[in-house]
Amino acid sequence: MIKKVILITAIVWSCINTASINAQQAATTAQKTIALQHGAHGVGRRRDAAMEKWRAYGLGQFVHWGLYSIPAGEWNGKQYNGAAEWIKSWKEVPATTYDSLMYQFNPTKFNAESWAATAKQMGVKYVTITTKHHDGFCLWPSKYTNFTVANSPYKKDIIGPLVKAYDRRGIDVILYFSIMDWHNPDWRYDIKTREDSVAFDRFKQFTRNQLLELLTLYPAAKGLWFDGTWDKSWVKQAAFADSLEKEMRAMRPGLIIGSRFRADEYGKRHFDSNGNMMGDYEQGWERKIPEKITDVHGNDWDCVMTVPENQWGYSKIWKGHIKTTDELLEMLAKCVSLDGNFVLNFGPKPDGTLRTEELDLAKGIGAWMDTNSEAIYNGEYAGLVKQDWGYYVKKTGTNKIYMLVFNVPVSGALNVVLPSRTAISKVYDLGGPGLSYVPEEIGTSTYFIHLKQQTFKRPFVLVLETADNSKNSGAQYQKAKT
Ligand code: K80
Repeated sequence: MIKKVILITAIVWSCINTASINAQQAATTAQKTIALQHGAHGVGRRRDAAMEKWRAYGLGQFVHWGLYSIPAGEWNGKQYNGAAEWIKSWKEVPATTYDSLMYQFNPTKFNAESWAATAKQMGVKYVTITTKHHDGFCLWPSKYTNFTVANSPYKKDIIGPLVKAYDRRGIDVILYFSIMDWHNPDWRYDIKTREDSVAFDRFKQFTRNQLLELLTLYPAAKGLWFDGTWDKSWVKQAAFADSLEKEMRAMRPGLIIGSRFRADEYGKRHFDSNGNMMGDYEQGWERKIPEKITDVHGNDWDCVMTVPENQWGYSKIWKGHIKTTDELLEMLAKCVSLDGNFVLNFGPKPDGTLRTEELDLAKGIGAWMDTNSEAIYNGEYAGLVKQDWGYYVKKTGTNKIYMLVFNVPVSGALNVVLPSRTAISKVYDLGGPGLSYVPEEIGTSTYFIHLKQQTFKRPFVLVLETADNSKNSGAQYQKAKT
Protein backbone atom coordinates (compact mmCIF):
# COMPACT_ATOMS: atom_id res chain seq x y z
CA MET A 1 0.00 0.00 0.00
CA ILE A 2 1.25 3.44 -0.80
CA LYS A 3 1.35 5.80 2.06
CA LYS A 4 0.23 9.24 1.09
CA VAL A 5 1.82 12.20 2.71
CA ILE A 6 1.05 15.80 2.24
CA LEU A 7 3.96 18.13 2.01
CA ILE A 8 3.67 21.84 2.10
CA THR A 9 6.44 23.16 -0.01
CA ALA A 10 7.33 26.77 0.15
CA ILE A 11 8.75 27.89 -3.14
CA VAL A 12 10.42 31.20 -3.44
CA TRP A 13 10.57 32.43 -6.99
CA SER A 14 12.66 35.36 -7.90
CA CYS A 15 10.30 37.53 -9.79
CA ILE A 16 11.77 39.51 -12.57
CA ASN A 17 9.99 42.44 -14.10
CA THR A 18 10.85 45.84 -15.38
CA ALA A 19 9.34 47.73 -12.45
CA SER A 20 11.28 45.94 -9.77
CA ILE A 21 13.95 43.61 -10.99
CA ASN A 22 15.02 42.30 -7.64
CA ALA A 23 11.56 41.88 -6.26
CA GLN A 24 11.16 38.56 -4.56
CA GLN A 25 7.77 37.09 -4.35
CA ALA A 26 7.08 34.21 -2.02
CA ALA A 27 4.55 31.76 -3.30
CA THR A 28 3.36 28.92 -1.17
CA THR A 29 1.91 25.95 -2.93
CA ALA A 30 0.49 22.83 -1.44
CA GLN A 31 1.70 19.70 -3.20
CA LYS A 32 0.59 16.14 -2.75
CA THR A 33 3.63 13.92 -2.53
CA ILE A 34 3.50 10.17 -2.76
CA ALA A 35 6.04 7.80 -1.26
CA LEU A 36 8.22 6.37 -4.01
CA GLN A 37 10.61 3.43 -3.89
CA HIS A 38 12.35 4.38 -7.12
CA GLY A 39 11.89 8.10 -7.56
CA ALA A 40 14.48 10.87 -7.47
CA HIS A 41 17.38 10.31 -5.08
CA GLY A 42 17.64 13.96 -4.19
CA VAL A 43 15.93 17.25 -4.76
CA GLY A 44 17.73 20.32 -6.04
CA ARG A 45 21.11 20.72 -7.67
CA ARG A 46 24.09 18.58 -6.76
CA ARG A 47 26.74 20.81 -5.18
CA ASP A 48 29.77 18.50 -5.21
CA ALA A 49 32.93 19.43 -7.13
CA ALA A 50 32.26 17.10 -10.10
CA MET A 51 28.85 18.59 -10.74
CA GLU A 52 30.01 22.17 -10.16
CA LYS A 53 32.58 21.48 -12.86
CA TRP A 54 29.95 20.06 -15.22
CA ARG A 55 27.82 23.15 -14.67
CA ALA A 56 30.71 25.42 -15.65
CA TYR A 57 31.53 23.63 -18.96
CA GLY A 58 29.36 25.84 -21.16
CA LEU A 59 30.37 24.16 -24.42
CA GLY A 60 30.61 20.47 -25.25
CA GLN A 61 31.04 18.13 -28.18
CA PHE A 62 28.99 15.05 -29.04
CA VAL A 63 30.45 12.30 -31.22
CA HIS A 64 28.27 9.73 -33.00
CA TRP A 65 30.39 7.07 -34.56
CA GLY A 66 29.67 3.50 -35.46
CA LEU A 67 28.91 1.09 -38.33
CA TYR A 68 26.23 3.47 -39.64
CA SER A 69 29.00 5.81 -40.81
CA ILE A 70 29.73 3.28 -43.58
CA PRO A 71 26.35 3.39 -45.43
CA ALA A 72 26.18 7.10 -44.41
CA GLY A 73 22.45 7.42 -45.03
CA GLU A 74 22.45 5.49 -48.33
CA TRP A 75 21.62 1.84 -49.14
CA ASN A 76 21.94 0.39 -52.65
CA GLY A 77 21.99 3.89 -54.07
CA LYS A 78 18.78 4.89 -52.30
CA GLN A 79 18.67 7.72 -49.82
CA TYR A 80 17.32 6.99 -46.36
CA ASN A 81 15.07 9.77 -45.10
CA GLY A 82 15.74 9.32 -41.40
CA ALA A 83 18.84 9.98 -39.34
CA ALA A 84 21.87 8.07 -40.71
CA GLU A 85 22.49 6.21 -37.42
CA TRP A 86 18.97 4.73 -37.67
CA ILE A 87 19.47 3.15 -41.10
CA LYS A 88 19.35 -0.40 -39.75
CA SER A 89 15.69 0.17 -38.84
CA TRP A 90 14.84 0.96 -42.51
CA LYS A 91 12.88 -1.76 -44.31
CA GLU A 92 15.36 -1.63 -47.21
CA VAL A 93 18.17 -2.82 -44.94
CA PRO A 94 18.37 -6.50 -43.98
CA ALA A 95 19.46 -6.79 -40.35
CA THR A 96 22.16 -9.41 -40.94
CA THR A 97 23.63 -7.50 -43.88
CA TYR A 98 23.79 -4.44 -41.67
CA ASP A 99 25.54 -6.35 -38.90
CA SER A 100 28.15 -7.64 -41.34
CA LEU A 101 29.25 -4.03 -41.82
CA MET A 102 31.44 -4.93 -38.84
CA TYR A 103 33.75 -6.66 -41.34
CA GLN A 104 34.15 -3.38 -43.22
CA PHE A 105 34.82 -1.20 -40.20
CA ASN A 106 38.43 -0.19 -40.71
CA PRO A 107 39.04 3.48 -39.92
CA THR A 108 42.70 3.53 -40.93
CA LYS A 109 42.89 7.32 -40.61
CA PHE A 110 41.43 7.42 -37.11
CA ASN A 111 43.58 9.47 -34.77
CA ALA A 112 42.14 10.13 -31.33
CA GLU A 113 44.73 12.85 -30.74
CA SER A 114 43.63 14.79 -33.78
CA TRP A 115 39.91 14.64 -32.79
CA ALA A 116 40.82 15.84 -29.31
CA ALA A 117 43.01 18.60 -30.73
CA THR A 118 40.10 19.81 -32.89
CA ALA A 119 37.80 19.79 -29.87
CA LYS A 120 40.38 21.63 -27.77
CA GLN A 121 40.81 24.29 -30.43
CA MET A 122 37.02 24.66 -30.60
CA GLY A 123 36.99 25.36 -26.87
CA VAL A 124 34.86 22.47 -25.63
CA LYS A 125 35.16 21.42 -22.00
CA TYR A 126 33.51 18.01 -22.35
CA VAL A 127 32.77 15.37 -24.95
CA THR A 128 30.08 12.71 -25.09
CA ILE A 129 31.09 9.69 -27.20
CA THR A 130 28.92 6.83 -28.43
CA THR A 131 30.30 3.62 -26.95
CA LYS A 132 27.30 1.70 -28.32
CA HIS A 133 24.40 3.11 -30.31
CA HIS A 134 21.02 1.42 -30.95
CA ASP A 135 22.58 -0.98 -33.49
CA GLY A 136 24.47 -2.62 -30.62
CA PHE A 137 27.94 -2.32 -32.15
CA CYS A 138 30.53 -1.63 -29.45
CA LEU A 139 33.44 0.72 -30.08
CA TRP A 140 35.24 -0.92 -27.17
CA PRO A 141 36.25 -4.60 -26.99
CA SER A 142 33.41 -5.71 -24.71
CA LYS A 143 33.79 -9.25 -23.48
CA TYR A 144 30.02 -9.70 -23.32
CA THR A 145 29.36 -9.74 -27.06
CA ASN A 146 31.21 -10.53 -30.29
CA PHE A 147 29.68 -7.51 -31.96
CA THR A 148 32.58 -5.16 -31.20
CA VAL A 149 35.43 -3.34 -32.80
CA ALA A 150 37.72 -6.22 -31.71
CA ASN A 151 36.16 -8.38 -34.43
CA SER A 152 36.36 -5.72 -37.12
CA PRO A 153 39.39 -5.42 -39.40
CA TYR A 154 40.45 -2.44 -37.28
CA LYS A 155 40.61 -4.66 -34.16
CA LYS A 156 41.73 -1.91 -31.78
CA ASP A 157 39.77 -0.23 -29.01
CA ILE A 158 38.39 3.17 -30.05
CA ILE A 159 37.15 4.39 -26.68
CA GLY A 160 40.40 4.00 -24.71
CA PRO A 161 42.52 6.25 -26.97
CA LEU A 162 39.71 8.84 -27.11
CA VAL A 163 39.33 8.96 -23.34
CA LYS A 164 43.08 9.35 -23.01
CA ALA A 165 43.46 12.00 -25.73
CA TYR A 166 40.58 14.18 -24.52
CA ASP A 167 41.35 13.75 -20.84
CA ARG A 168 44.98 14.71 -21.42
CA ARG A 169 43.77 18.00 -22.88
CA GLY A 170 41.52 18.74 -19.94
CA ILE A 171 38.33 17.79 -21.78
CA ASP A 172 36.06 15.61 -19.64
CA VAL A 173 34.64 12.48 -21.24
CA ILE A 174 31.07 11.23 -20.88
CA LEU A 175 30.21 7.82 -22.30
CA TYR A 176 27.05 7.61 -24.42
CA PHE A 177 25.32 4.23 -24.06
CA SER A 178 22.15 3.02 -25.73
CA ILE A 179 20.09 0.64 -23.58
CA MET A 180 18.00 -0.36 -26.61
CA ASP A 181 20.10 -2.86 -28.57
CA TRP A 182 18.97 -4.05 -32.03
CA HIS A 183 21.68 -6.72 -32.17
CA ASN A 184 21.14 -8.58 -28.93
CA PRO A 185 18.44 -11.27 -29.44
CA ASP A 186 17.33 -10.81 -25.84
CA TRP A 187 16.29 -7.19 -26.39
CA ARG A 188 12.51 -6.67 -26.34
CA TYR A 189 10.38 -3.56 -26.89
CA ASP A 190 7.90 -4.92 -24.39
CA ILE A 191 7.58 -7.92 -22.14
CA LYS A 192 4.41 -9.86 -22.83
CA THR A 193 5.23 -13.52 -22.42
CA ARG A 194 7.20 -15.69 -20.03
CA GLU A 195 9.80 -16.13 -22.76
CA ASP A 196 10.12 -12.34 -23.12
CA SER A 197 10.64 -12.03 -19.42
CA VAL A 198 13.37 -14.67 -19.33
CA ALA A 199 15.12 -13.13 -22.33
CA PHE A 200 14.90 -9.64 -20.92
CA ASP A 201 16.31 -10.79 -17.60
CA ARG A 202 19.35 -11.99 -19.54
CA PHE A 203 19.41 -8.65 -21.34
CA LYS A 204 19.39 -6.78 -18.03
CA GLN A 205 22.42 -8.74 -16.85
CA PHE A 206 24.15 -8.06 -20.18
CA THR A 207 23.45 -4.33 -19.78
CA ARG A 208 24.74 -4.33 -16.22
CA ASN A 209 27.86 -6.22 -17.29
CA GLN A 210 28.59 -3.78 -20.09
CA LEU A 211 28.09 -0.71 -17.93
CA LEU A 212 30.26 -1.99 -15.12
CA GLU A 213 32.82 -3.01 -17.74
CA LEU A 214 32.88 0.53 -19.19
CA LEU A 215 33.30 2.09 -15.76
CA THR A 216 36.11 -0.35 -14.98
CA LEU A 217 37.94 0.04 -18.29
CA TYR A 218 37.69 3.83 -18.43
CA PRO A 219 38.10 5.22 -14.92
CA ALA A 220 38.74 8.72 -16.30
CA ALA A 221 35.19 8.98 -17.75
CA LYS A 222 33.11 11.39 -15.71
CA GLY A 223 29.62 10.31 -16.59
CA LEU A 224 27.18 8.26 -18.65
CA TRP A 225 24.76 9.60 -21.26
CA PHE A 226 21.86 7.20 -21.73
CA ASP A 227 19.66 6.81 -24.77
CA GLY A 228 17.14 4.23 -25.96
CA THR A 229 15.41 4.05 -22.59
CA TRP A 230 11.85 4.87 -23.62
CA ASP A 231 10.52 1.39 -24.50
CA LYS A 232 8.06 -0.37 -22.19
CA SER A 233 10.46 -3.23 -21.51
CA TRP A 234 12.99 -0.88 -19.88
CA VAL A 235 10.44 1.49 -18.36
CA LYS A 236 9.11 -1.49 -16.38
CA GLN A 237 12.53 -2.08 -14.76
CA ALA A 238 12.35 0.65 -12.12
CA ALA A 239 13.77 -1.52 -9.34
CA PHE A 240 16.55 -3.02 -11.45
CA ALA A 241 17.60 0.30 -13.00
CA ASP A 242 17.51 2.06 -9.64
CA SER A 243 19.74 -0.54 -8.05
CA LEU A 244 22.10 -0.49 -11.05
CA GLU A 245 22.30 3.28 -10.82
CA LYS A 246 23.19 3.02 -7.12
CA GLU A 247 25.79 0.38 -7.90
CA MET A 248 27.43 2.57 -10.57
CA ARG A 249 27.42 5.62 -8.31
CA ALA A 250 28.97 3.64 -5.47
CA MET A 251 31.63 2.41 -7.84
CA ARG A 252 32.45 5.88 -9.13
CA PRO A 253 31.89 8.72 -6.67
CA GLY A 254 30.94 11.89 -8.50
CA LEU A 255 29.57 9.98 -11.53
CA ILE A 256 27.21 12.13 -13.58
CA ILE A 257 24.05 10.58 -15.03
CA GLY A 258 21.33 12.48 -16.85
CA SER A 259 17.56 12.18 -16.45
CA ARG A 260 17.17 9.59 -19.21
CA PHE A 261 18.37 6.46 -17.49
CA ARG A 262 15.45 5.09 -15.56
CA ALA A 263 11.76 5.38 -14.83
CA ASP A 264 10.09 5.31 -11.42
CA GLU A 265 7.72 2.49 -10.41
CA TYR A 266 4.83 4.27 -12.14
CA GLY A 267 6.72 4.43 -15.41
CA LYS A 268 7.46 8.15 -15.16
CA ARG A 269 10.65 9.15 -16.96
CA HIS A 270 12.95 12.19 -16.43
CA PHE A 271 10.74 13.50 -13.61
CA ASP A 272 9.29 11.10 -11.07
CA SER A 273 5.63 10.92 -10.02
CA ASN A 274 6.27 13.78 -7.60
CA GLY A 275 7.79 15.92 -10.32
CA ASN A 276 11.36 15.59 -9.05
CA MET A 277 14.10 15.07 -11.61
CA MET A 278 15.73 11.64 -11.63
CA GLY A 279 19.41 12.08 -12.34
CA ASP A 280 21.83 14.93 -12.16
CA TYR A 281 20.73 17.07 -15.09
CA GLU A 282 17.78 17.28 -17.45
CA GLN A 283 18.29 15.44 -20.71
CA GLY A 284 15.09 16.61 -22.33
CA TRP A 285 16.68 19.34 -24.42
CA GLU A 286 17.59 17.37 -27.53
CA ARG A 287 17.68 19.64 -30.59
CA LYS A 288 15.67 22.26 -28.71
CA ILE A 289 16.47 25.13 -26.39
CA PRO A 290 14.32 26.57 -23.61
CA GLU A 291 12.87 30.03 -24.18
CA LYS A 292 12.98 31.33 -20.64
CA ILE A 293 14.49 30.52 -17.27
CA THR A 294 11.25 29.19 -15.82
CA ASP A 295 11.31 26.43 -18.48
CA VAL A 296 14.29 24.78 -16.75
CA HIS A 297 12.80 24.74 -13.23
CA GLY A 298 16.11 25.47 -11.55
CA ASN A 299 17.64 22.24 -12.87
CA ASP A 300 20.95 21.63 -14.57
CA TRP A 301 20.54 20.76 -18.24
CA ASP A 302 22.35 20.52 -21.54
CA CYS A 303 21.17 20.86 -25.09
CA VAL A 304 22.54 18.43 -27.67
CA MET A 305 22.40 19.78 -31.21
CA THR A 306 22.94 18.53 -34.75
CA VAL A 307 24.43 20.63 -37.54
CA PRO A 308 21.74 19.73 -40.11
CA GLU A 309 18.16 19.32 -38.93
CA ASN A 310 18.50 15.76 -37.64
CA GLN A 311 21.63 13.79 -38.53
CA TRP A 312 23.88 12.46 -35.77
CA GLY A 313 25.86 9.72 -37.49
CA TYR A 314 27.83 10.54 -40.66
CA SER A 315 25.48 11.13 -43.58
CA LYS A 316 27.00 11.68 -47.02
CA ILE A 317 24.32 14.15 -47.97
CA TRP A 318 23.19 16.82 -45.57
CA LYS A 319 19.70 17.86 -46.61
CA GLY A 320 17.83 20.98 -45.61
CA HIS A 321 19.17 23.84 -43.58
CA ILE A 322 22.75 23.54 -42.35
CA LYS A 323 23.43 25.65 -39.27
CA THR A 324 26.12 28.29 -39.60
CA THR A 325 28.86 29.13 -37.08
CA ASP A 326 27.00 32.22 -35.93
CA GLU A 327 23.69 30.37 -35.52
CA LEU A 328 25.46 27.78 -33.39
CA LEU A 329 27.16 30.51 -31.37
CA GLU A 330 23.79 32.10 -30.74
CA MET A 331 22.46 28.75 -29.51
CA LEU A 332 25.49 28.46 -27.25
CA ALA A 333 24.89 31.96 -25.88
CA LYS A 334 21.22 31.28 -25.29
CA CYS A 335 21.92 28.00 -23.47
CA VAL A 336 24.53 29.53 -21.18
CA SER A 337 22.27 32.53 -20.49
CA LEU A 338 19.63 30.07 -19.29
CA ASP A 339 21.99 28.05 -17.09
CA GLY A 340 22.60 25.20 -19.54
CA ASN A 341 25.46 23.74 -21.55
CA PHE A 342 25.46 23.52 -25.34
CA VAL A 343 26.77 20.33 -26.98
CA LEU A 344 27.44 20.25 -30.71
CA ASN A 345 27.37 16.91 -32.53
CA PHE A 346 30.03 15.56 -34.86
CA GLY A 347 29.54 12.48 -37.07
CA PRO A 348 32.98 11.23 -38.15
CA LYS A 349 33.48 9.49 -41.50
CA PRO A 350 34.11 5.73 -41.78
CA ASP A 351 37.84 6.32 -42.38
CA GLY A 352 38.08 8.00 -38.99
CA THR A 353 38.39 11.60 -40.15
CA LEU A 354 36.03 14.50 -39.55
CA ARG A 355 34.14 15.99 -42.48
CA THR A 356 35.28 19.40 -43.74
CA GLU A 357 32.02 21.14 -42.82
CA GLU A 358 32.43 20.11 -39.19
CA LEU A 359 36.11 21.01 -39.11
CA ASP A 360 35.23 24.46 -40.44
CA LEU A 361 32.54 24.94 -37.80
CA ALA A 362 34.93 23.82 -35.07
CA LYS A 363 37.44 26.35 -36.34
CA GLY A 364 34.89 29.17 -36.53
CA ILE A 365 33.49 28.48 -33.08
CA GLY A 366 37.03 28.12 -31.70
CA ALA A 367 38.11 31.47 -33.17
CA TRP A 368 35.15 33.17 -31.50
CA MET A 369 35.83 31.33 -28.26
CA ASP A 370 39.48 32.44 -28.31
CA THR A 371 38.25 35.98 -27.83
CA ASN A 372 35.01 35.48 -25.97
CA SER A 373 35.13 32.25 -23.96
CA GLU A 374 35.31 34.31 -20.78
CA ALA A 375 31.58 34.88 -21.28
CA ILE A 376 30.88 31.15 -21.66
CA TYR A 377 32.89 29.24 -19.05
CA ASN A 378 31.38 29.49 -15.59
CA GLY A 379 28.64 31.64 -17.04
CA GLU A 380 25.17 31.60 -15.63
CA TYR A 381 21.75 33.16 -15.79
CA ALA A 382 22.12 36.86 -15.00
CA GLY A 383 18.60 37.53 -13.71
CA LEU A 384 18.16 40.57 -15.96
CA VAL A 385 15.37 41.45 -18.33
CA LYS A 386 16.29 40.02 -21.72
CA GLN A 387 16.86 42.61 -24.43
CA ASP A 388 16.47 42.19 -28.18
CA TRP A 389 20.19 42.58 -28.93
CA GLY A 390 21.06 39.19 -27.44
CA TYR A 391 21.84 37.44 -24.17
CA TYR A 392 23.18 38.31 -20.74
CA VAL A 393 25.49 35.97 -18.88
CA LYS A 394 26.67 36.53 -15.34
CA LYS A 395 29.88 35.24 -13.88
CA THR A 396 29.59 33.88 -10.38
CA GLY A 397 31.80 35.51 -7.82
CA THR A 398 32.60 38.55 -9.98
CA ASN A 399 31.03 41.93 -10.64
CA LYS A 400 30.93 41.14 -14.36
CA ILE A 401 27.92 40.84 -16.60
CA TYR A 402 28.49 39.84 -20.21
CA MET A 403 26.37 41.07 -23.09
CA LEU A 404 26.51 38.58 -25.97
CA VAL A 405 25.35 40.69 -28.89
CA PHE A 406 23.79 39.07 -31.98
CA ASN A 407 21.39 41.76 -33.19
CA VAL A 408 22.49 45.36 -33.41
CA PRO A 409 19.53 47.79 -33.53
CA VAL A 410 19.49 50.41 -36.30
CA SER A 411 19.88 53.07 -33.60
CA GLY A 412 23.23 51.56 -32.66
CA ALA A 413 22.19 51.85 -29.01
CA LEU A 414 22.03 48.76 -26.81
CA ASN A 415 19.51 49.01 -24.02
CA VAL A 416 20.53 47.80 -20.56
CA VAL A 417 18.29 47.68 -17.51
CA LEU A 418 20.02 46.80 -14.26
CA PRO A 419 18.70 46.16 -10.78
CA SER A 420 18.15 49.35 -8.81
CA ARG A 421 21.19 50.53 -6.89
CA THR A 422 23.50 48.91 -9.43
CA ALA A 423 25.71 51.22 -11.42
CA ILE A 424 27.93 50.50 -14.40
CA SER A 425 31.55 51.26 -13.62
CA LYS A 426 33.07 50.10 -16.89
CA VAL A 427 31.99 48.80 -20.32
CA TYR A 428 34.39 47.23 -22.78
CA ASP A 429 34.50 44.87 -25.75
CA LEU A 430 36.21 41.51 -25.20
CA GLY A 431 37.36 41.55 -28.80
CA GLY A 432 38.76 45.06 -28.89
CA PRO A 433 41.48 45.78 -26.40
CA GLY A 434 40.97 49.37 -25.41
CA LEU A 435 37.52 49.51 -27.00
CA SER A 436 35.43 50.89 -24.19
CA TYR A 437 32.14 52.73 -23.86
CA VAL A 438 30.64 55.31 -21.56
CA PRO A 439 27.02 54.33 -21.04
CA GLU A 440 24.36 56.98 -21.23
CA GLU A 441 21.97 56.83 -18.29
CA ILE A 442 18.49 57.29 -19.72
CA GLY A 443 16.35 56.39 -16.71
CA THR A 444 16.51 54.70 -13.35
CA SER A 445 19.17 51.98 -13.72
CA THR A 446 18.49 52.12 -17.45
CA TYR A 447 21.23 52.81 -19.95
CA PHE A 448 22.07 53.07 -23.61
CA ILE A 449 25.41 51.82 -24.78
CA HIS A 450 26.05 53.68 -28.02
CA LEU A 451 28.09 51.50 -30.33
CA LYS A 452 30.84 53.19 -32.31
CA GLN A 453 30.03 51.48 -35.57
CA GLN A 454 26.85 50.14 -37.08
CA THR A 455 27.94 47.08 -38.99
CA PHE A 456 29.36 44.04 -37.31
CA LYS A 457 30.48 40.93 -39.11
CA ARG A 458 30.38 38.65 -36.10
CA PRO A 459 28.59 38.42 -32.79
CA PHE A 460 30.56 40.15 -30.04
CA VAL A 461 30.68 40.42 -26.28
CA LEU A 462 30.62 43.52 -24.10
CA VAL A 463 31.58 43.29 -20.46
CA LEU A 464 29.73 45.38 -17.92
CA GLU A 465 31.54 45.88 -14.67
CA THR A 466 29.02 46.84 -12.08
CA ALA A 467 29.29 48.72 -8.81
CA ASP A 468 27.03 49.20 -5.86
CA ASN A 469 25.31 52.53 -6.27
CA SER A 470 23.20 52.54 -3.12
CA LYS A 471 24.98 55.49 -1.56
CA ASN A 472 25.00 57.60 -4.68
CA SER A 473 21.45 58.48 -5.59
CA GLY A 474 22.38 59.77 -9.04
CA ALA A 475 19.82 61.41 -11.26
CA GLN A 476 16.24 61.37 -10.03
CA TYR A 477 13.80 60.13 -12.62
CA GLN A 478 10.18 60.88 -12.18
CA LYS A 479 7.63 58.13 -12.44
CA ALA A 480 4.39 58.78 -14.23
CA LYS A 481 1.28 58.63 -12.12
CA THR A 482 -1.19 56.31 -13.79
C1 K80 B 1 16.53 8.26 -30.81
C2 K80 B 1 15.17 8.31 -31.04
C3 K80 B 1 14.60 9.45 -31.56
C4 K80 B 1 13.13 9.50 -31.81
C5 K80 B 1 15.39 10.53 -31.85
C6 K80 B 1 16.75 10.47 -31.61
C7 K80 B 1 17.33 9.35 -31.08
C8 K80 B 1 18.77 9.28 -30.80
N1 K80 B 1 19.18 10.23 -29.79
C9 K80 B 1 20.19 11.10 -30.34
C10 K80 B 1 21.11 11.67 -29.31
C11 K80 B 1 20.80 10.24 -31.39
O1 K80 B 1 21.65 9.27 -30.82
C12 K80 B 1 19.60 9.65 -32.02
O2 K80 B 1 19.87 8.55 -32.84
